[in-house]
Amino acid sequence: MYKLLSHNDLDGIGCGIVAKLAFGDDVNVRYNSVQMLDREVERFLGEGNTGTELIITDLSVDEENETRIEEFIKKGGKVTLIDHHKTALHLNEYEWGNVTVEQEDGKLTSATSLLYAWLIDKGFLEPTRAADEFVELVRQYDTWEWEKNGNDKARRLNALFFMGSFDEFESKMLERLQSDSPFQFDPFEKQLLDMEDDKMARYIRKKRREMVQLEHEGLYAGVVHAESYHSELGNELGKENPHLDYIVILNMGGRKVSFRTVHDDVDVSQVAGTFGGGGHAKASGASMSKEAFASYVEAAFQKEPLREDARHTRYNLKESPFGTIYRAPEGDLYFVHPIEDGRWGIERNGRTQDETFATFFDAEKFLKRERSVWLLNDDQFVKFLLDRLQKAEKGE
Ligand SMILES: [Mn+2]
Repeated sequence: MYKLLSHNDLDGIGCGIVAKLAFGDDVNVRYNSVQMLDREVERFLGEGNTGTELIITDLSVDEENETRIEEFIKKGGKVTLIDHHKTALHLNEYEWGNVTVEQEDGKLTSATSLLYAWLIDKGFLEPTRAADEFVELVRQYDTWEWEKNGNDKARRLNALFFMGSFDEFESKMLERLQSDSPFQFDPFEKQLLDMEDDKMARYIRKKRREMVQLEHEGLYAGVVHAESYHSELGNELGKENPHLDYIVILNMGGRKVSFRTVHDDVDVSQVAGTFGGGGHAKASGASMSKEAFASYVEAAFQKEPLREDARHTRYNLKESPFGTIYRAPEGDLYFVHPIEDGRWGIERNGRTQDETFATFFDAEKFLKRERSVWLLNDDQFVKFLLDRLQKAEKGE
């Protein structure tokens, strides 16, 4: 018998699925949150059932469990831990620790890809084409490589996983992975996923209009309340507002704050750390402490949402040699245009400002941060140019 303790996300479930492919009814699988794992490991080891081999995937154990595992093995028990998180590398000093962060080709690993390779290597599992493809989708999703590769199938696999129960997902996948044909969604799943994508796009459009901008400890943040689609929302808002250092997503019901950034030079695990939280450089989180509440909820509530840039403009274009026109909330018009030496200058209501900038985007960043401006549409741009021309003719 085998006991598999795995994580409760797509990569964790992927481990459960390939374990069941290999061991069938001989494996008992349980999915855990990061916080729950150590209790489950302790409980299993406490039972002293050395006839059942313990496999832990996508999660790591604390120091007490390291000691307990060593004792369990001395009594004849068998344990294997397979993980891909850098923070677990110290477990490799044990016989039972198998932590690998990178594949031989330099790509990042996932727990599912590691367990799959391990099962094949030990002769417990025959690879199939569908299983190979499924494991690769899980790996790309878990490492965010799908985003770089534009692999939408990986993102949709995760969306499908969130739509139903764990059991449903497991049994559907198990059946599919035994086949040697390519891994595919069935027509009904495709329809559901399309509907889900539409729903998400509408949600993100609405949230785009609710985002408030504020400065916190020298960094600029876009703040929005949202309970769903945190990754996609953080990514979308971050990409659309490159002048912001990071995006804050507030979940009042869950009393949680999430931080996301699209910038390589911003580390949101540090931001989360100042509120007692943590995570990765590009995605992190913290509980809604009093300090976080004051910094983001209260501070943002006093402010108007940031207006969005006009979309699909043909004349009022960013970085245009003819200049680009923006408006600020109090009504001021800002004209960003090239000046001598390849630099960019700003006019405010027709008056040249002192500051000049090395690039167009530096000028825009300054205006968006300091003046909360938004790009005007083509009609407003044409009107601005006509007004300017008339004034010039009158010699104003
Ligand atoms: Mn993982």
